[in-house]
Amino acid sequence: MPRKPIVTATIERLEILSPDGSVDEALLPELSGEDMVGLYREMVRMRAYDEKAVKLQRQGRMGTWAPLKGQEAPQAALALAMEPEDWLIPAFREHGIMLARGVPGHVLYAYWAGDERGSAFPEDVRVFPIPVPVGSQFAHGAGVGMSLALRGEPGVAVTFGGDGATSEGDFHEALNFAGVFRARTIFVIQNNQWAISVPREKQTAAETLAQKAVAHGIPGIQVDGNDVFAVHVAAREALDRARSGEGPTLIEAVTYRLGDHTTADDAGRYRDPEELARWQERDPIPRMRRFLEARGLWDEQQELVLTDEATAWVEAQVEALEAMPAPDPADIFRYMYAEMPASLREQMEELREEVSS
Ligand SMILES: Cc1ncc(C[n+]2csc(CCOP(=O)(O)OP(=O)(O)O)c2C)c(N)n1
Ligand SMILES: [Mg+2]
Repeated sequence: MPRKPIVTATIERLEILSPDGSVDEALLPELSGEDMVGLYREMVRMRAYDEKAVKLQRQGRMGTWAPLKGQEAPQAALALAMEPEDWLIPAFREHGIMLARGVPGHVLYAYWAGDERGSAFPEDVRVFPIPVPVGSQFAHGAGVGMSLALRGEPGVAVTFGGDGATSEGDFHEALNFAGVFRARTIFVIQNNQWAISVPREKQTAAETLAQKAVAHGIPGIQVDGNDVFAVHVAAREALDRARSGEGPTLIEAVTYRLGDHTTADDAGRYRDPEELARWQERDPIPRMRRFLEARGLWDEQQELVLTDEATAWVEAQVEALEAMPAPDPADIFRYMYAEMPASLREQMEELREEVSS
């Protein structure tokens, strides 16, 4: 018998908004002008919040920070596409969508300032705490998607991760479970080209990260991750599919980390400045502004007002952060378990005694 192909997989790439602000009209999602402006406003707010955090760290007012600069589009697009009932299971660079989903700005700053209270989100905020192990959140995402169905509750689990995280076993285990159980889960990979100092080419021999879905029997798509419309279209399709019981989707958003890995890193030591310059030209924010201006939806005056608003909002988050009373040292034992195990309780009492003596 001759050999014959039994699996042929196609991975599509979606682009709608070009760096010069022009769009493919046929592919443009049906969004109101207000929603389009809302996407832009959200991205500008994210950047202001992010840039301020880096400054605070440089001034010794923040412990550390993982800059999201350049990766605003996938976060704004998913935030708009998600419903209030949906859950966000972030990695550690999703500050933007965490804010958009209701995590208070000063609380998220507190996390990065090394304060345990930074993981205590308001009860009605459907956002998981920040995981530090790379890739562990994917299994939580698959589990949340499965459990929503088991409990007969509405909602979809949206989990984020990086290009590097797709090399972790956890990623594949999560996709496997999600595929088998048709979990109501969306996996969003922010392929920002780098995992600290490891470039995308050295990360995996796979041509795209989206195709990693194929082995697990779930659909995968690659989108221009600096194009907020392309991410939005892919997100809506994936959310609709999950909501109607058709199972999970993997979205690879191709973007770029314009900043350092964290404030403890200096990307200038391993990155070519020309590469950075090329990606700066593809920045998601100016291209959206060009689009809105060309449509008559935005002008210089609105830009000035927005800049002032974003700055004032960020300053208010800093003030709220710095007005927080000093933390209780026992906080380091809290927030992990609903009911604290006896061993932790013992350690907490021990610390209390030491602090008071
Ligand atoms: C299991 C594990 N291995 C290594 C690390 C150290 N580490 C932190 S972030 C990171 C790179 C992650 O890269 P990627 O998944 O592309 O996400 P990005 O930082 O680019 O957003 C590494 C290796 C860790 N936190 N956890
Ligand atoms: Mg990365």
